[in-house]
Amino acid sequence: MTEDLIAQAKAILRRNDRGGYTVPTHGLYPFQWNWDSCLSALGFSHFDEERAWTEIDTLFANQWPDGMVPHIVFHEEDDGYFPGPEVWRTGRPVPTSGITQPPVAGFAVRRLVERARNPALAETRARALLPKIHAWHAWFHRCRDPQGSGLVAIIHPWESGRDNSIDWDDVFERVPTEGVEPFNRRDIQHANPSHRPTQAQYERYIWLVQHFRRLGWDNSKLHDASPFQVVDPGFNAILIRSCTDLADLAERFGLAEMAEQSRQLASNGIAAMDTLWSDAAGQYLCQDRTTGALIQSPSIAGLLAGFADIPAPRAKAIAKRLAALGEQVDYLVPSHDPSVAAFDSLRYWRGPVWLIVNYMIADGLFRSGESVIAQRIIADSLRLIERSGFAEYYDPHTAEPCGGDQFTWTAAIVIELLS
Ligand code: 9WN
Repeated sequence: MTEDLIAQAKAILRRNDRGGYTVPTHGLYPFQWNWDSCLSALGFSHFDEERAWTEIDTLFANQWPDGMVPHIVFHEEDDGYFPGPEVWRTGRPVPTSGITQPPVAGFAVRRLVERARNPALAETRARALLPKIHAWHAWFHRCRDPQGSGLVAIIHPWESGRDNSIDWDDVFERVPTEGVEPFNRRDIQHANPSHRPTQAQYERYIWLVQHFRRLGWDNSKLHDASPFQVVDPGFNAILIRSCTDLADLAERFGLAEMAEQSRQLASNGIAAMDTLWSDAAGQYLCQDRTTGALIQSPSIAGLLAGFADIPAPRAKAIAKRLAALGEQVDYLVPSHDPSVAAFDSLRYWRGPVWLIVNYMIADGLFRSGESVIAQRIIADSLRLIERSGFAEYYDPHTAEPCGGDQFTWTAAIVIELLS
């Protein structure tokens, strides 16, 4: 069974391979996405190390001069996805979007180095990538934390990777829709519309893109100019973990200054994360940076926070919260608390289970010694695959496969878990 699943997963990676990068799935997403690529590299690393490094190299070859790594790289023309490069108009030599995504690269590179069967290859490739990843982390702190709070904000829901989370509903009311140019969504021609964001959400996504475009994609302006500024604990945990991993790698390769700076960013972040903790919710919450208030919305972001080295009592509380959620669903981890009225078991980030998030949550739990619940998450993840194949996401009650199929990062995580 295990060998069979690994073989199927490898075939998906090969099928979605476009040379130097993979597409998340055929049809729905025909370009390179940022965090998809870094997590997919983990899958490749078990059977083709060279190809794993290339996946991350190709992404970083499209880093912006200011340090940002864009969320999509449009390597080829394809009108199967909206919004394409003609909407973003960022003026990059290879067209890219103008926003970013969760910075998992530092974490992924460390994994690749640690497990390298070819250490010389790993050292060469890691040494070339480290300064680029460090520049991206510095960009985050400079452009997305201008007040120096220790935590960065996202300025568009697409940056979080959790596009239509219930977390954004209230803040999104602040984003207008006047002046949005007419558009033709392509996602609902590839996937079931009831599994996707709504039209009203898309209008706001596009309003933000047009707003940032008018500001010339100048990252010294975008943060303050955005009506959507949210501090997401999951996103910040990924950044903190990547800073820690980068610091360890920098030490290993004798890059003392980079190590020290990265260590400092991580420790500032860990200290500041506590401002997002809610005793009442028993987890971390998002913060609306415009008002300073915590967003009372118990989502997976506050559980993914354990991907960073948070204090042990916090990790224990998250484990408890996950155990309680485990009584409400057949498959952990639902992307939102099912007892909330807005929960929707089929609609994208408003309830379904995502394997990549499961993987990161479980990884954090193992690190903090919460292995019982971590093992349940892994077991549930593999049951989903056996039952419903390599989908984009799954109904946490029924295991119904949702969104795109033959999904690259889902396959990559299966290889990672079973190898
Ligand atoms: C917008 C590619 C991406 C993931 C995101 C996921 C989804 C895009 C979309 O697909 O977002 O970036 O058009 O729906 O939400 O996490 O990286 O798999």
